[in-house]
Order: sequence, then structure tokens, then C-alpha cells
Amino acid sequence: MADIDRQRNIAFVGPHHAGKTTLVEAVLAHCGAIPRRGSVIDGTTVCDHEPEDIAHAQSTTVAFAHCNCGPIDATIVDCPGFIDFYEETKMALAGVDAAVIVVDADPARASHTQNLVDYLEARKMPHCFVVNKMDRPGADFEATLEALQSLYGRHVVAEQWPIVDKNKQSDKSSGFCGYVDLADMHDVPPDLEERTKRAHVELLEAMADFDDHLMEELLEGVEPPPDEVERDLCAECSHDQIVPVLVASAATGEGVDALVRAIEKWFPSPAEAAQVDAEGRPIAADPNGPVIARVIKTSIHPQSGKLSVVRVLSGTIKGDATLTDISQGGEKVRSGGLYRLQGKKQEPIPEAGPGAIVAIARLEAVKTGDTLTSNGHKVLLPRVPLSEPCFAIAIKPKERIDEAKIFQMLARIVDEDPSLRLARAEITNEFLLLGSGEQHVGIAVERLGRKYKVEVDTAPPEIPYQETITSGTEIHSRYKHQTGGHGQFADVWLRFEPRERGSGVTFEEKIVGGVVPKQFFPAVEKGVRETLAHGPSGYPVTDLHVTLFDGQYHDVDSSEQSFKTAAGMGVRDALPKCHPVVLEPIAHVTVTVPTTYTSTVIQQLTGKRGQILGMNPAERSGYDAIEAYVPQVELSRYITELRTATQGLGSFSSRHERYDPVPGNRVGPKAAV
Ligand SMILES: Nc1nc2c(ncn2[C@@H]2O[C@H](COP(=O)(O)OP(=O)(O)OP(=O)(O)O)[C@@H](O)[C@H]2O)c(=O)[nH]1
Ligand SMILES: [Mg+2]
Repeated sequence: MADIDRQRNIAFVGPHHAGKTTLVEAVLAHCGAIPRRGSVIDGTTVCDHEPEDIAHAQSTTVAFAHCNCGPIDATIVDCPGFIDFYEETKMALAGVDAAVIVVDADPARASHTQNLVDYLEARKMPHCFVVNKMDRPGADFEATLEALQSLYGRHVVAEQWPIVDKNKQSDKSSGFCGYVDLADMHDVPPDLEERTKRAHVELLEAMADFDDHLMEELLEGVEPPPDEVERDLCAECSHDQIVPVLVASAATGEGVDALVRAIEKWFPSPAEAAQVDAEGRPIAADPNGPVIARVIKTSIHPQSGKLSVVRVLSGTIKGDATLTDISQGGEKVRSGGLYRLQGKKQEPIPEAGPGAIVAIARLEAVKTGDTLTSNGHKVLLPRVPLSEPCFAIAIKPKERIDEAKIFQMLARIVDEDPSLRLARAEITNEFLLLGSGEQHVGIAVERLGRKYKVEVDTAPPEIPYQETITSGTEIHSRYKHQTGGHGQFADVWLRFEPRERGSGVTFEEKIVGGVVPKQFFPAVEKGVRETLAHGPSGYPVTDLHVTLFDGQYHDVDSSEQSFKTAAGMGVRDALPKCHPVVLEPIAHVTVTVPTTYTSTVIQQLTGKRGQILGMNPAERSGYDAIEAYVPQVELSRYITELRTATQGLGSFSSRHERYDPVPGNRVGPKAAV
């Protein structure tokens, strides 16, 4: 068998805590890649190796492992299930040829995989389900299977049926002790004969939808020979026609042997999995062709530097290769070593051919998602569509250290994870870290502390309130100060008028007869504008027109400074007389949810003082897009609340729309905020 035919690249994906990392551990142990299984709780697994994974007893980033399953050389990508890390999972999926979706044996959680299934189906990526935690009391395979089928269609079909030993049932165990293979139907326990027979027929019927010969056999009542069933199953699974459902307990290891066989038989090798470039042109998996590789993950070690995990599509990369980063304008980059990853362990290898997932050291300019080629070969791979960040925190250094330094360190954290973003907030000028959720940015801040010893305080971003006036006034302001020699004198009359919302501050002078000399106009304007930066409640004042229309000066004592001071005093006097109000930013929000959650979301938005603009079927079928105006202050934790209310399936985007007066002027003065 050629090298490439022996390879399998599989992602383990699925909802948070379904047991992916534990199952990968069980597969590695079963295949002899590790001497014994570690545990997530003890922080001893191959894949949850980052300190943040261990601290939280969950995966916080994708991890890579490999093992030999019989003749097969499998690279397994263990993806984090927590929804905040979904963007990373999408990047990693761009490097594999098939996915194992691990789910809990609990029908109520079946819908948690909706996003993933839609994503895989849209890419026609072969996948199977593993119903895990079958050892748990109350584990319900049949109900879980039904839930999966009703959500994802009848081509999702059981390939195994769990065997439960009633004598082994306890308050700690369901008694799960094995499975019936529904393709070959060997050794069926008598009490399962009837149920598994039905399941066997369901499997064949689902497969027959894609196989005329099998359909004929079924119609004629002929039982197809087991090897034909096996062959069809492989063909249909590897073409993403059939989605087999398996059973397992990652905790006991039961079912892991069958999963390993499934990986070997049902999933395509890199040679069979079609790859295309950004223009849809096929890429041949040719070891002697030009190198074409995609960066699917970046990690940065403060001492040893950058490690870029790439999936090679074509060509052979050597340990000291010079590559071209097509995504970075053709920059030449030199490999600082080639490794295969077993969790955190880096195993040096001399070269990597098509189909390989390998780590390349010290490609400093290279980012996740980039296309690397040899000899400037101009091919660009399709970009993975990442969602815009929907959660932000403000970052403040704990100690008074250089902000530029923190920015630099954070930029390295963002370099590792392209779904994070750094920004400077308008108006408040705060330093923001944006990401896919509270945990996503929280873990990034933990990483910053650990890797670069930078401690920062975090807080919800300040709301950029503003103030405005609702009525006008005229004010007389005189500044006069006598100190020994030179005095200071300025006298101004200012008119204040409200302006349309969003029109900002305008200033004009209407001085007649030179009562205030021209050279002092800019000083008056400066005094006005500077003082308007902090209104009666402390927020910037906007949407008003100020006119300098009269005044007096003194030949000797008047100066720019005295006019500036007089103008500032005038503003301070005038504003409280103009019925000032606080303005809050209002966002235009679009929430996308499965239609079953539409009314829940509308209620939620209304509770947030939202004004519903309408709802329409979203681009994605079965989903609604609800549009509303919502005060920004109500949105700071909205993504978390939305996900809680929609089993993680809701998402939203928002943009600044306008400023509105805060009802009842309920916002406290800035100093108290
Ligand atoms: N009883 C039982 N517990 C399991 C099984 N598989 C995993 N667990 C436990 O479930 C918890 C979550 O397991 P993980 O392997 O971390 O799950 P995961 O899917 O990798 O979680 P994330 O990466 O955080 O999404 C751990 O406490 C495991 O010990 C199983 O088959 N049976
Ligand atoms: Mg995990």
C-alpha cells in the first residue's frame, strides 16, 4: 500500500463534554500509541495538554495525535466542543478528510450538533456519529438515535446496537458491555434479535437509496451477502451519503475497537478525498508535484517560537524547506524543522508528503489559514469563513507597564487564534479584546498571563454614552482677573441651540463691529469644544450649535487664554439650563436562530428594551433572522444569554445605529459609572 493510501486524517468533534478527548485517548491506547489511558480530570491526556485545558478540565484549543490502526496511519485532531472555540474547530476541519461526531447518549443534547452537522454536510465531508458514555446509567441509545434521525434525516442510521448486561447494571453503570454489528449480524443475543433485525433492515434500506443493486435485492427479499454490505457501507460513508451511528464508552473502552475499524474502512484516504483550490480547480495529491499546504493551526511558545501545523495537499516538504506564503503576498519563509505532534510532544521527521498533517517550526510571518507553496507556485486555497467576534472585554494593565508591550504580547495571542481580534474603542479609547464568547477571551487572557507573564485587569467595555441639550439658551460670561501687573480679561456672549441627532458640534461667530477681535475666535471655539468634552454628567456633549455673538475685550489684558477660559465658563453655566439628557448608543442587531426559538428571542430582545424591526427566513434553512434596535448596554453579555436560550444554536451580529436619549435619564454621572 502506498503511503498516502494508508493515511487517514480525522477530526473528533461534537458538543462540549461529550467525551471526545477521552475517546481519542482510548483510541490511542487501543492502538498502542500510548501505554495507558490518561484522564481529562487528572490532566493526563495526550490532547488536553495546554495548562488552560488542564486547569479547566476541558479542551480549549485543537490538539493533534496519531496512531497506527492496523495498517492505517491515522492523524487525529481533537477539537474543543465548547461553542466559544468553534471557529478554531472550523479551521482544523479544513485539514482533515472526515469527522467523528461524538455525542452524549442523551436525546436532549442531540440538537447541540446542529451547527457542526450543517457545516460538514455543506462541505460533503464524510462523518459518523459515536453515541458515547453508553456506560452511564440512563444512557439511552434508541432515543438518541431517533433524535439524531429526526434532526438530520434517515441517512443517519445505526450501524451498531448496544448490548446491555442487566446483571452488571448498578447506580454507576448502565450495564453496557458490547454491541451488535448491524451490517454482519453476528452473535446477536436472543433478547435483541427482533430489535436488531429491524435496525438491520433500516440500515440496508437507507443504504439502498444510493445503490440500485442493493435496492433490487431488498425488493426481491434477498439478503445481501455481508461482504457486499460492508463494501457498500464503505463506499457510501466515504461519499457522505450514509452517516453511520456507533456506540461507545470512552470510559470503559467498549466500542473503541469498532471505531478504529470504522476509521480504517469507512473514511477516505487523502488520495480519495478531493481537494480544490480557491477557484475550484482540483489539486492532485502528488508527492512529486509542487508543495501546496494549508496552515490549520498556529501555536506560539514564548521561548521556542512559532509552530505552524499544516496539512500538505500536494508535494513533499523537507525539514529545511523554503516555502512561499501565497496569502502573505508571496513572502519566502524557511522551515525551522518538521515535526509530527503527539499532543505536546514534537517528534522530528525528515519530510512530509501529500495527506500529512505536520508542524513546521519558526515560520514567523505565517498565519493560520495561509496557503504555503514551493518555488512561488501560485495557488490559493479556499479561505475558511470565520464568524465576526460577538463578545468584547476591555483590557487594562495591572501594573503601569508599557501599553505598547501588552499590545505586542496580545498580538501574539491573536496570532495563534485568528478568531480573536484587538481593537481600540472609539470615543472611550479603551483597549478591547474581541472573540467568540466570554470563555474564549477569558482563556486568551489566561494564556497572556502564563506565556508572557503579563497580568491584566478585564472589565466589560465602557458604554460610550454622550450628552446633548434639548433646549437653547444665551449666556453671558466674563473672565476678569487682576494679579499685580498684567490682568486677564475676556467677555463673551454665547448662544446654545440643539441640533439634529448625529450632527455633532458646530461653532460659528457672529461678531459685529469687532467687539471681539478676530484673533480670539479660535480660542473661544477651543474653550467651547474642550469644555463640551465633559458635560454635566461627565460624558461628551454632542449635537448642538454654539454661536459667539457678542462680547468685549481689553487692549492690554485680553489674551487667547482669557477668551478660552471665558468660553469654557460660559459652557459650564449654560448646559444645565438647556435641559441636558444622556444619550446611549443603539445597535442594529440581527439574531439568527432556528425557527423554534424565534419567539423566545423576540421576548428576550423585548426584555432588553429592544425594538423589533421584523423577522424573515434566514439564508440558512430552518432559521429565522430577527432584526431589532437594542441599546448597546444591554448587549454586553448577550451572546452568552442567547446561546443559553437556544442550546448554543443562536448567533447575532450588531452594528452601531444611532444615539437615543436614555429613558428617564437613568444613567448615573460618569464618575459613578
Ligand atoms: N461515564 C463516562 N464518562 C465519560 C465518558 N467519556 C468521557 N467521560 C467524562 O466526561 C467528561 C468530559 O470528557 P472529555 O473527554 O473532556 O469531553 P470532550 O468532549 O473532550 O470535552 P470538550 O473538549 O471540553 O468539549 C470527563 O469528565 C470524562 O471523564 C464515557 O464514555 N463515560
Ligand atoms: Mg476535549
